[in-house]
Amino acid sequence: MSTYAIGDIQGCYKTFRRLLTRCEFDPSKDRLWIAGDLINRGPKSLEVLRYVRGLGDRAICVLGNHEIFLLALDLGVLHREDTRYLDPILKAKDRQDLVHWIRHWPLMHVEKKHVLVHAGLVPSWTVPKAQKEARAIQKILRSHEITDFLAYTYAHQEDRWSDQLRSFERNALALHAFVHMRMCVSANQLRYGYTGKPENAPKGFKPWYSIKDRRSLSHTILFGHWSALGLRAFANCIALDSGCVWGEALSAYRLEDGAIFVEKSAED
Ligand SMILES: [Mn+2]
Repeated sequence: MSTYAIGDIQGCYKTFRRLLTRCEFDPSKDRLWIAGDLINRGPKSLEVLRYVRGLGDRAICVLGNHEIFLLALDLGVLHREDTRYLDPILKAKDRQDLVHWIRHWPLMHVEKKHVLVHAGLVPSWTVPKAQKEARAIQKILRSHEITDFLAYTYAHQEDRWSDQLRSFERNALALHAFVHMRMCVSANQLRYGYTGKPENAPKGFKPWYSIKDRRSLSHTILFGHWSALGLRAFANCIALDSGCVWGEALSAYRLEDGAIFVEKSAED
């Protein structure tokens, strides 16, 4: 049994299937860990979702910002003119089933010493603390509160974590961290907006994973979301988004032995 962690697929179905062939992925015994953003921007989001759903419990997906965006569109929280990459999902006969399934994805998955998450963990959080925050948000996403919560989330983008925060304010900040964060200036202070390479970042900005005294060093954190990083292995974390939807590549990291597989983007 092997476990392959894969970064942002973003509708790049053809490359995704080629990568699985390259890994010799066997759905009868292997597993996939997918770091969110399976959909949007690329050509075949619906096909990606249906294939992954068909793997049942062989595939573990965590929520990315593009899945949150889909949920907001589905519920009518957001209205956008250009949803061309998501329209096939929104018009699909199995839309309800797919959306219901996505609403039940976790924000993070922990197994032994590995954590899978879309963007990252607030540097001051321990892994158990992050799990607690994730569970609170997941409970809301699976309840009737989801509409009000997503509306709040899209209207507010606070960037300073504090344990004093309560209710939606707390949950929304935690959600932004799980699915959007790249840069911080301190263990509780996030900085949104910068998407480039950390080497070129404004003074004082640091990637969340290299903030001093980060409290999740107990685990290896596998994350996506940051295509400018490309595939990188740091001490205690692995960046998995190698920019497939931007014409670069899709990569897989095998948890058992650290083997890396890279498939060049094959999208039209
Ligand atoms: Mn993302």
